[in-house]
Amino acid sequence: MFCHQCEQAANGTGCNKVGVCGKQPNVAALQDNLLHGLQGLGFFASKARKLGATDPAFDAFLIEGLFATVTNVDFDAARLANIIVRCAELKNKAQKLYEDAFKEAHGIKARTFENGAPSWVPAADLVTQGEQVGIEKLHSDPDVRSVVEILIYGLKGMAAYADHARILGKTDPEVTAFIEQALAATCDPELGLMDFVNLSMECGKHNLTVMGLLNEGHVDNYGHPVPTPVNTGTKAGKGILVSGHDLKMLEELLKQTEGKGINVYTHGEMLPAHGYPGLKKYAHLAGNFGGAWQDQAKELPQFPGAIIFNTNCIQKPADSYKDRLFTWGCTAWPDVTHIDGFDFSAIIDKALACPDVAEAPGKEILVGFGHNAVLGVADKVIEAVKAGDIKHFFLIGGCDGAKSGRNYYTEFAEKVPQDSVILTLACGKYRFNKLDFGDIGGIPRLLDIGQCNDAYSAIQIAVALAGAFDCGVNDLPLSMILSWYEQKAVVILLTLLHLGIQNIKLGPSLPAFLTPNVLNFLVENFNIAPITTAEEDLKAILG
Ligand code: SF4
Ligand code: SF3
Repeated sequence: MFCHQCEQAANGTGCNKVGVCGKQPNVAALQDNLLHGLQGLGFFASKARKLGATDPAFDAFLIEGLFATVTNVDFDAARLANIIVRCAELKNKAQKLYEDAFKEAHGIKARTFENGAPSWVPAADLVTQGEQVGIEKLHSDPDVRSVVEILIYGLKGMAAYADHARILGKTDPEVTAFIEQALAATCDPELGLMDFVNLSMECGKHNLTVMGLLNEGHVDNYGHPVPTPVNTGTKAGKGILVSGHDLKMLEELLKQTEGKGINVYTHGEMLPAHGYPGLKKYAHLAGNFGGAWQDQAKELPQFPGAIIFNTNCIQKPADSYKDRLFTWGCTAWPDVTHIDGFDFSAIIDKALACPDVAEAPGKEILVGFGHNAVLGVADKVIEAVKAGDIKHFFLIGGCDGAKSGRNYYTEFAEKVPQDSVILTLACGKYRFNKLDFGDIGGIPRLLDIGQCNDAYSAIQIAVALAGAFDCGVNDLPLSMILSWYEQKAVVILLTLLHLGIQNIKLGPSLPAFLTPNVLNFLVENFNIAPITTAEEDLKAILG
C-alpha cells in the first residue's frame, strides 16, 4: 500500500505497511481500486453529459464513492468490495449512455477505450487489482502528480459535504458535472500542470457552492444557529452519543428517541448541532461529551451508552465499546453494526439495554455563532473595531489530529491579545474551546462558527466585514491560522485560494503530497506559510 492523503502519513511521507489511521493494506487497495473505477465512471458520465445524456444515479454514487475513500470513514473491506461492484455496474451504464448518445449524434459507433480507467472492469481479485492502480501511478511527472492529488483529495472532501447537502435535498447539476469532468481529467495523460492547477481552483469554487447548499439545507431545516450554552457534563439515565457531521441523522434519531428516557449527546463535530433552533428544541439533546475525534479511544470507553458515528472520524474501536458502537451513512468498521437509512431502532434498543450514564457536572461552552448571529451584531462589532476596542480577528481552526505539535493552536489562542477576537470552527476548536476568553464590550472573544463546512459562514462574515470597511478580505485585520488533517481541509483550502485569500498559516505540518515546486507555487501566489511557534507567528502578524 501507499497512501499519503492525510496529515498522519507515516514519517511525514506516507503509510506503506499499514495506515496510521488503522487502514489495512487490503482496504487501502480496495479504496484505490474504487477510485480508479470512479475515474472510469466519471470519464463516461462526463462524455455522455457533453452529448446531453445524464443519469441521476451517477451523482449520488460518485459522491458516496468518493466519500468512502476519505480518511477515517470506511474501513470495511466487504462493504468496499460491494461498492466497487456497484461502481462497475454504473460505469457500464455510463459507457452505454455515452455510446448510444454518440451514435445518435454522429451516426457512427463511438471509439473504444482500451487503456487506463476508461477500460476498467473489476477483477476477481479486487485487492491485487487495486494494488496496481495506486496514486503513485497517477502521473509520471512528480509535480503534475502532486497537483492531481490535490485535485483528487479536493474532490473527496467536496464529496463529503455534497453528501450531507444531498441528504437534505440540496444538489447542483453543475457540481456533478464538475466532479465527472475532474475525475475524467485525473486519468488523462495529455493534461499538464496548469490544467490541474486550474481544475483545483475550480474545485475550490464548486466547493463554495456545495458548502453554500449545505448551509441552506441546515438553515431551511433547522433555522439559523443562535448563540447557545452547551453543557459538557452528563445526566443520569440512558444515553446515545452521536459523532460525525450529519445533522439530518441526528434529527431523525432525536425524533425516534423522544419520550423514551434516552439522553442524546453530541461528540466531536456534532457539537454545533446545539445551536440550531430545530434541533435544540429537543429537550433530550442533553449536552456535548468528550473532545475531538482523536481522543475517542480514551474517552468512548467512559461513555456507557450506545455510540454512533455518522461520518468521519472513526478509529479502531476497543473491544470495551465495540458491541455498543454503530456506524451510519458512508462510515463503516468491520464487525460494527451499520445502520442503513433512518430506522434507528437497533441503536435505541442497545441504548436501553446499556447501563445508565452517570450524572457528571460539566462546563458550559457557547456555540451558535454562524454568520447570521455574528452579522446580527455587526454594528456592535464594527463600532468596537472603529473605537479600537477590537484590533484583530483570528480565525483559528480546522481539523484536529493526534500530533503533539498541535498544542501550537492552544498556545496561539491563549496568547492572542485581549483586544482580539477569535473565530473558530471544525474539530480544531477542542484545543481551546473550554478555556475562558472573556468578552469585549459584551462580544464574546471566542466565537464558535460551527463545523468545518461552516467555513462558508466564516467566509460570509469576512466578506461582510470587508464590505463594511470598504476593503478587500486580505486587507482586513484578520489572520487565518488553520490546522489540517484530511481531505475536507484540502477542499476548504482550495475554496479559500479560489477566493484569493492570502497569508494563511497552515499546520501542524505541510501535506506530504506537495512537492517542493508545488509548495513554492503556493507560497509565491498565495503567501501560504507553515506555522512556526505561537510567539513568532503572532509577532509576525501583529508586528
Ligand atoms: Fe496513512 Fe492518512 Fe492514508 Fe490513513 S489516510 S493510510 S493515516 S496517509
Ligand atoms: Fe474534524 Fe475529522 Fe476534519 Fe470536520 S471530524 S473537521 S478532522
